[in-house]
Amino acid sequence: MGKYGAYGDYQLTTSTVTSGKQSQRLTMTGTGGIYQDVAVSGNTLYDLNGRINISSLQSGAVKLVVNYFDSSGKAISGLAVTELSTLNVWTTFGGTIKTPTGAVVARIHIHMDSSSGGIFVVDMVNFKKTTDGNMLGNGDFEASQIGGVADGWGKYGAYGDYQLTTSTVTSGTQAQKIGMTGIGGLYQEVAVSAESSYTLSGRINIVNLLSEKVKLIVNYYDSSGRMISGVTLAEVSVLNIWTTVGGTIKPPMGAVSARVHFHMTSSSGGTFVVDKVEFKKS
Ligand SMILES: [Ca+2]
Repeated sequence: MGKYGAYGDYQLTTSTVTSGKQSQRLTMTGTGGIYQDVAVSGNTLYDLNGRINISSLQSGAVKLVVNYFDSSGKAISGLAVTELSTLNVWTTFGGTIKTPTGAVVARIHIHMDSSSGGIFVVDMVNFKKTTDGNMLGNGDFEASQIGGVADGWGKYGAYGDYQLTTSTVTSGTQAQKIGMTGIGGLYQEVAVSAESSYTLSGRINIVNLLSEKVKLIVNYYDSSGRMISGVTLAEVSVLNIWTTVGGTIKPPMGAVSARVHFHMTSSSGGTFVVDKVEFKKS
């Protein structure tokens, strides 16, 4: 659940914000939520994603739905992009969508589809013409931070010193630097479809490490927040060079989210930098 790997001040559940900007909290007594109309071009690819944290939901799901309208205001078609029901974890949802021919408006809905209602928080919603198809929020660490942790990412494990660095960077102008006194690092949870294929990549630069490795791990969770299985995609120990890590992953049956971890497994700690993390549908 949301407190996995966390203790004390590291509890993500003590906060309902995943970015420095305000988040939208919705307390529903039945089906409903929020929407926004965005002007679009027809037959064009867009990246749509955001982050969501559901704190209460007895039945149903929170859905991300896009409905398309033509220039006369008529509905053309609609698409359910993601649905989530896992409680108490920030999950990045969304994907790449292609607008139908003739569409001039996309109405983006984030709503709870539940007769009994519930409570959820939405943050970091982003809609842009596709540049890379990255499903992660702030995968390049170019946005802001909370307590040194890049927007969209969470702390994992032992006490650490987190900061955005501009001096050790391999993409853009910022990267995430993590100095740990023990096992731990950084993670982000992404909504996925079971049996679909995804490619995950990222870059690691280890400043110092007394023993063991920095690992890229993906753990899969079901809709009740239980971990199903995990895979270690990379183990890096080389110092002071950018190493690109990653691979193709296929979430197992029952998986609704993938938690991407960059962390060191050394109890003696160390310091490493992560940059340019991409999670894309294959
Ligand atoms: Ca960067």
